[in-house]
Amino acid sequence: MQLTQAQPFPYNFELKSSALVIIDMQRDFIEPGGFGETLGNDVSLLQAIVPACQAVLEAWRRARGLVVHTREAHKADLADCPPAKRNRGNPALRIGDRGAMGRILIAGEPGNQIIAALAPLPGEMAIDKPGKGAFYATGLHELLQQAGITHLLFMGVTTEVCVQTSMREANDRGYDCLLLEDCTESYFPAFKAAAVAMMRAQGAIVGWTATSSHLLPALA
Ligand code: C5J
Repeated sequence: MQLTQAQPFPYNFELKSSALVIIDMQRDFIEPGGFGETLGNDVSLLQAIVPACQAVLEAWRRARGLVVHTREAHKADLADCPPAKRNRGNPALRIGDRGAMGRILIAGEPGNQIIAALAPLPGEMAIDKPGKGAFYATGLHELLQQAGITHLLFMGVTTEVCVQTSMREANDRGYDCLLLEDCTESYFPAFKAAAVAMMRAQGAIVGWTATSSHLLPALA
């Protein structure tokens, strides 16, 4: 398949060696009362991309492509949450504290689940990650290698934090990465714009960008 309108130039991929990676579409980031809001962010900005993400996920599933979901999640005893992360900033609630949707950013808590509209199906990879990047301390690279994956198409939140970190990690591990622009969002629109621009700059130095309207016809 070729996405001819991808930037900065066409993106070629084969479905059998590609995965759709959906970064951290969790209640903790997207709904009131979670981690995102405790940091002072307007979470409604992120809700706007859900329909586009849903359309891509459904089309990808229909095409029988590999799906990877990630969750930013820590163990209940916080053994995998360095104090440097927990104490950063001046949030109303810190990671591990009890909020409106259970303990903030703790695996298994209601707020840590992926939103219902994008919930993983049985058999899809769902990776808990303690860092911003999807490859740090997760074993994801090994799982993708075993599945023969060489190309990763990214969606999710937030663009300049966990999505960009994961895409950079993937790029350094040799994957050809593409970011779906209308399927990613930031609490700061200017940061999203800058992240998208810098990833595809210098001849796709981190990867390609395209929109769901480019991808969906290719999957039909
Ligand atoms: C943040 C993320 N922003 N998933 N996490 O802390 O981007």
